[in-house]
Amino acid sequence: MDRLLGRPRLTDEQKRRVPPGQYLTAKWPVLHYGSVPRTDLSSWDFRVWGEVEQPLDLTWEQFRALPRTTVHCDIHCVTRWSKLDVDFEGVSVRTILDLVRPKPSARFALAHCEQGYTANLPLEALRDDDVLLADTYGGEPLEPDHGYPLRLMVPKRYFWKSAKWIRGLQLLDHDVPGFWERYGYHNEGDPWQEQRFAE
Ligand SMILES: Nc1nc2c(c(=O)[nH]1)N[C@H]1C(S)=C(S)[C@@H](COP(=O)(O)O)O[C@H]1N2
Ligand SMILES: [Mo]
Repeated sequence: MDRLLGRPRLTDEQKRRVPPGQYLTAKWPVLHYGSVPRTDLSSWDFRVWGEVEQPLDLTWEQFRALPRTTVHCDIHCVTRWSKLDVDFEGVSVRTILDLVRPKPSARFALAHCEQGYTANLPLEALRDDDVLLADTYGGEPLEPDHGYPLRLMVPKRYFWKSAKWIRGLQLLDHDVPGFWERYGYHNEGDPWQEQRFAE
């Protein structure tokens, strides 16, 4: 044990995977602003609009019929907990981008969620092959607390970018700060560079 923090020391393998200033947790904490939305799948849709050739509006059935993939990753919250080896399943954001065909002017994206939560990312970051629209965790539908029915997963960024209860993506030719980014969180949020807060 680390006598100062009362936390188990990390193995060498864990040290390689836990970014600076983070500690490991086995539990999966729940963190969000506001309340947990109740979702009716019959009226749910997922929209992609903005700087795209072919805007998209999918029902739940249409979303579920898209090609699926799995992602095995680690998650890092800016409040300093990290959780290793999580398994999500869903639809790669790349699959969605192939459908909508971003215009050359599309350089940024804003994730839109229930109750007005947003998170911004460069479009390039969304093209990463570990970026997922996740509806399944450990083989089960997401818990309501964790984003049921759908959340964004962006493992290379702090977890606030992984927007829960996502309902759409807006592609933009300029950057628009999201919910936490407007309140002083870093615009990029790379945990390996400890990009927690704006200067
Ligand atoms: N819609 C929405 N998504 C959100 C948030 C939020 O307040 N609303 N909080 C973010 C933050 S700050 C974190 S740390 C993670 C927490 O996800 P979890 O509750 O599944 O651990 O969700 C992110 N996604
Ligand atoms: Mo967070």
